[in-house]
Amino acid sequence: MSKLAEFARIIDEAARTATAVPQLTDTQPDITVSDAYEIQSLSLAHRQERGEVQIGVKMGLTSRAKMLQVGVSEVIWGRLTNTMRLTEGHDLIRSHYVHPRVEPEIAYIIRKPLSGIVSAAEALAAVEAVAPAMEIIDSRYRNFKFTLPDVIADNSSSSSFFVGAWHKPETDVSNLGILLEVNGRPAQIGSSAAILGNPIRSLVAAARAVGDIGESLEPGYIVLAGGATAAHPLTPGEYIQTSFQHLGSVSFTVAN
Ligand code: OOG
Ligand code: MG
Repeated sequence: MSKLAEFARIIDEAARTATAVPQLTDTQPDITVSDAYEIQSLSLAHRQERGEVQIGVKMGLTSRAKMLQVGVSEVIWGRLTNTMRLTEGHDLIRSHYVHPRVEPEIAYIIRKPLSGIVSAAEALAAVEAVAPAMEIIDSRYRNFKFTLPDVIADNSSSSSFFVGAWHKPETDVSNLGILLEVNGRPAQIGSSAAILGNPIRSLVAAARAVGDIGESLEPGYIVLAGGATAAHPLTPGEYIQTSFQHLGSVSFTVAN
């Protein structure tokens, strides 16, 4: 087995069993960003062997608040599968994760293929609808600590997400107030403008990122634009609700 395939197996197993592992760069400091995307793709293949289907892409570290929280300041991306999507009304089961955190996001759903270098107008023309969302990120590395190649190899900490009500693609989401409450108390407050100045730029970046490796954002794909605030660590018993100006809210409860 090649080293990259071995790393993909380790990461996939860590995610599947919700068990923290050491950073891959501890033993292999020379993993490059492109090796890391290869590990990510090989580990997605293990999920696909178990019947999971890719349904989208998540962008990461598209806001300063997020970059500062994890100490990595490059935009990254990962893959979303059908089993990662959770339905509002269902509890989030804490024991299915290593150390989950939640963050407010904006979600796009794509209506025509998008790939490569595109303008914001072209990206918007490929959007079917836009929605408020929350992502649950869960690093498979101990203490949620990683370098850039580590986090990319770990599917950019993708683990689950909730999407709220879809709105028309022309809905202006460039600068909307966002409030994340935990048990009714404000925990994070921000604006969608924190996402690269306008979340549509995150979709432009997503098209470019997948285009770079010969892939495309496909019709029906969901694209998460990236956290607008720092992420909140989840504890059983918490009721999490994020309200988005003009878009409504998304909520869930954390169970054991
Ligand atoms: C990396 C994933 C970042 C976002 O929205 O910025 C991310 C992490 O914070 O673990 O999902
Ligand atoms: Mg995120």
